[in-house]
Amino acid sequence: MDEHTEMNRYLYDLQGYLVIENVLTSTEVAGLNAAIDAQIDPIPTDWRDTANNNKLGMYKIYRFGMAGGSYPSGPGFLVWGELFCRLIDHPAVMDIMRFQLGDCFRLDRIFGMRMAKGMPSGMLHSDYGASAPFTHAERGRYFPQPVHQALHGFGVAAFNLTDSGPETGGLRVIPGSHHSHFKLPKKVRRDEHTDIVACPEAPAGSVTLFSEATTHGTAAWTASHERRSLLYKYCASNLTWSRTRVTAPEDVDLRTRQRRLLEEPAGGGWFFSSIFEADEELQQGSKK
Ligand SMILES: O=C(O)CCC(=O)C(=O)O
Repeated sequence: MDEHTEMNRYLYDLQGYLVIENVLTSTEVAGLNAAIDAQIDPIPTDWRDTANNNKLGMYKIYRFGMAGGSYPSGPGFLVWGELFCRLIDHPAVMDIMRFQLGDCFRLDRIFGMRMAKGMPSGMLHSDYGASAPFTHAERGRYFPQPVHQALHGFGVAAFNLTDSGPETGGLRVIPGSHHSHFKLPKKVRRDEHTDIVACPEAPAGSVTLFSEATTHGTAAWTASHERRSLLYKYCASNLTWSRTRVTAPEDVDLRTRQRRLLEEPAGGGWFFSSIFEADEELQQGSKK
């Protein structure tokens, strides 16, 4: 294994997140941004009213191109073309997801995030582990994770299409929190204790990888340029977050590995023994 891969794996395990820069070329970033511009209306200047008048609040404004998870089944932003589909199995993401999820995993849900200057923060949360809503851990008490509960089975790749970081806002995380056995203290959840929260530097063209067990959320956006990220959320093949799915777009010819990543949930090895098997053959797209 080369030293770069070794380092990335160490940092991802240690921090529960990792930013890898320059995974997209400036041409790819420009192409993705142009396609988004062509598909969705600009953020309305009265976004505050829209957020106040909708039960989904800011989520209605922040998110675009959703599929799976809390949203209906469908291809989401994958219908916007090959550039979006290519990211399903980007090599920089596949290496870390394989490290976290093994050889059989799937794309569980997708959505885009966009923010305009002045947009507020989104609450810190974890989808798994002591702070997850359904684990019922008691605040201030050590929480031994029961073996039947998923913990490290979900991982996210957020491709950054504009610059974000501590100066602008965007994705925020509590480094190392995926290993915590304590529920998030109320003071941290209420943003009264922010020293342990990081808003990683993530320039356009980078990807931010994080475990869904890492406590994460959105930091208020203060930059004059728009925030844009595309989130691809993966999980071990035998898991699922909800009853809805990301489905293949009709007009894009997906490669074999990309199709495998859209398979239904099932025990690892049920539909194929590895999404990495016969790599060359998979790239040619000749074999299911
Ligand atoms: O990208 C962000 O700002 C946060 C995304 C988020 O909260 C989530 O993935 O649950």
